[in-house]
Amino acid sequence: LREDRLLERLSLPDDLSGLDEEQMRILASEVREEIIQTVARTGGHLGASLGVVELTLALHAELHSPVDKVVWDVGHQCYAHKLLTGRLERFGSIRTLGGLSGFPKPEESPHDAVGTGHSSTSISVGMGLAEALRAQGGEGRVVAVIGDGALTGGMAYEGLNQAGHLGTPLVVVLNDNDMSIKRNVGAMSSYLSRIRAVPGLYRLRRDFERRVQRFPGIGERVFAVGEQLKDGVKAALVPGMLFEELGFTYLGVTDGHDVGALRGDLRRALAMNGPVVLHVRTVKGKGYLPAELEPDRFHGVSGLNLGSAAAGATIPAEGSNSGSTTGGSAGRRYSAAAPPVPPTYTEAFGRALLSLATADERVVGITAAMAAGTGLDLLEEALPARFFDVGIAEGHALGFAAGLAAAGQKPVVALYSTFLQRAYDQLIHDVCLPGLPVVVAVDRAGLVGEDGPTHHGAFDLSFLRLIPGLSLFVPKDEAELQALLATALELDRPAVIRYPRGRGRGVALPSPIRPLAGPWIEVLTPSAPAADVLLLGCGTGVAVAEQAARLLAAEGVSATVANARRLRPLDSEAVLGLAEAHEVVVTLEENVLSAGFGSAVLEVLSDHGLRRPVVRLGLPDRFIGHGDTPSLWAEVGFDAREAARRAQQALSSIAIG
Ligand SMILES: Cc1ncc(C[n+]2csc(CCOP(=O)(O)OP(=O)(O)O)c2C)c(N)n1
Repeated sequence: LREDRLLERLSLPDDLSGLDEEQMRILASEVREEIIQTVARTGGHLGASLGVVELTLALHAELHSPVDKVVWDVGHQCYAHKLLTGRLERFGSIRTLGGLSGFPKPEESPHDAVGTGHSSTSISVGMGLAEALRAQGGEGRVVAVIGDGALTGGMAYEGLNQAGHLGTPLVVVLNDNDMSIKRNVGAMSSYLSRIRAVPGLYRLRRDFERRVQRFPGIGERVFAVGEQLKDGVKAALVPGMLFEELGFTYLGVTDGHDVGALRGDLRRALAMNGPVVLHVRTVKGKGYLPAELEPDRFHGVSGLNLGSAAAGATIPAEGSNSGSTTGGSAGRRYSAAAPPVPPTYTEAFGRALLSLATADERVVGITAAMAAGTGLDLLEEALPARFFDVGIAEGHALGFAAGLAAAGQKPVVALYSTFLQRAYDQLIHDVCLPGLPVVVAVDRAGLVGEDGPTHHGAFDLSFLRLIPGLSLFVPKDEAELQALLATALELDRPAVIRYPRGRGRGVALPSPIRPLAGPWIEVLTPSAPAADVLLLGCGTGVAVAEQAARLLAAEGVSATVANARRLRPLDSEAVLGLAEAHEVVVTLEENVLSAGFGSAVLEVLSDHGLRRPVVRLGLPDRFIGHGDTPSLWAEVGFDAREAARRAQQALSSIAIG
């Protein structure tokens, strides 16, 4: 801590309201320095947080948090907010095990009104807070801060729709930087660009309204002749007409790096005591030149090289597009020069899709604002006409894919496991019920590390396993992922392939890619004799099973390792045959145990009356925190040592029994 800085000297956030412009400027640069220095070490969401430094100062100067509440959409831009609300000393621990979260977290501070991580929720949640405060008749005002990227998500419109209708006292700050993770897409984005192109309009409109109202007789008439004329005048002059039509007052465009202007407009917006959209223009990555110049590379980084010749370059990420689970592409350039390492699952998928799409022109790729994060950027570059970015709209992505498939295309929708949760009904209702051949590639399945509980892909096996007609594939390595993608594309019904974050296992990648036809439970130990323990894994569980088998062998316990690469339909005969030949069955899955793969195996054994002790290894029945993935695996006991220990334990209880 440095006592020469305002950041240390002030009592924050309370002192903010009394600061003058110069002090605000100094504080903004201290906050930026702190963010850059810290993210350089810990990695994290750089661009978004740097872009809202002045906005955060203005918000906390005008509001009395935590009585007043700020709801940060996604929450990845909350670093300045954390620094200004009592977490300066712990800021260096952000995203590390036991440290601060990279997202708002009410358990961490009363200033974090709600916890977030997924996009487009702030208007709904902020609205709920505002209506509750209104009903309770107490103090407290609510501001939702939503990016133009997050405004591509349908839930945002559902919130606007209801808030406009109820006249909810809610200020929605639209933080418009023209960027999602990469450049924002869609008609709404174009609309916002048109508004931004004429920023003077807002002032013009205010002047006009004031002047017209001053003319005796005329002024009243203009506003009394009826909504039609008023609307006509507004339509010509009001840039945010769309929001006004929905019942919001539109203010903007405000310079998001001018604290004085922001404070003035926030004050006016709050005084309206109704639904207001305050449109703010910011620069993503502001104050760190490399991020300003290439904001898509600095959305999420795994670190920064500060001060060297490569100033601003990102430290090589663990995987070119896995530096952050939120999928900035930073790191990709480095990997070209780095020593050969296995591709990430994401890269293996992206390459396979490109190759399969090249061979079959019906294949198209769909992403929900995560082209680099899902590896679909390869398709976008090579075959742009076969690539769709639908915005942060996972539900729509699956509806869109259903339509494409119904008309004979072969859509592949690539989503992170955690974001697929948004599209569950569309998967069931629009894709699986009609049995349409849509392939969903589910990336980041399992624990994702530093982004924590909002981003872990902990539930997909459980919620997918029960959908009739869905084929569910889980590759054990990157070659199997490629083959299973080809398999899925050959099916004439819905299929999901789920795979983890991070690097593959370094296996050879056959070319051309050929579909896999089974067996769906692959026995990996040479001759699969009857043995003491059956280690039946899926996905990352297979590697854990292999290590556990070695540990058991060292203890004189024989084990068979098998790879369940299709979980649905599950080959129950194979499961039964293998289980029968062993004393103990151990299942391994990187998914919650509730209703997961192990449960599926138990169901098979129970349905067929086969009695075997079954040890299920996987994720526990709770939300798992953030931190480096190996530590998290150790914390939840998803590792070979634990598998071997539990297998031994089960064997000895049989012996005793
Ligand atoms: C439902 C959901 N899908 C995808 C993401 C991944 N994601 C995180 S931030 C982001 C872009 C957000 O853009 P914007 O709201 O404009 O904020 P900015 O980063 O530009 O400040 C995306 C797609 C997410 N958090 N939630």
